Amino acid sequence: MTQMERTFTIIKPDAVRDAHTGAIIEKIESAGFKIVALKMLHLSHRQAECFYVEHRDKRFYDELIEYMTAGAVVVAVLEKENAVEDYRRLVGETDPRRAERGTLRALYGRDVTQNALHASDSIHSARRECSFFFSESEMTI
Ligand code: 3AN
Repeated sequence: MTQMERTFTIIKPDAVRDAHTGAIIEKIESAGFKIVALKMLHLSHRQAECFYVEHRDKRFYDELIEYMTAGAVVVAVLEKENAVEDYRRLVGETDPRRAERGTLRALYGRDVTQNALHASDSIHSARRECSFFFSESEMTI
């Protein structure tokens, strides 16, 4: 039997600004994910730098931090069996132009930077990312 799992997502500034938040949440719920915690916030530079610390040596890091702090985002904890893998599949490839048809990045992303969503890439990252934004009591429902 597949284990119940949690993953973490960010609806990024381009998707929030373009008023896709509602449509994205509807698609997430329709795909069987339960929303365990949800909030809107504007990331500080420091928060974005800490969140993306593993990418600090990449050439796109500065652009990524600029973009992620450019407007409001929505962060959420999602629960489902096999959540990490299933959510990565629903979100699609990093570059929306290469993402499979029907995936959230294909539908709502613009390019490799403005790609509409973040999705945790492992159970380990999901735990770190959930507790980066939410306290234990906020994730207890
Ligand atoms: P994913 O979000 O698909 O797991 P990562 O973890 O490799 O992709 O990259 C984290 C974020 O950094 C991406 N969501 C994207 O916004 C940005 N990014 C990744 N690769 C590039 C790139 N080649 N050029 C610009 N931004 C990138």
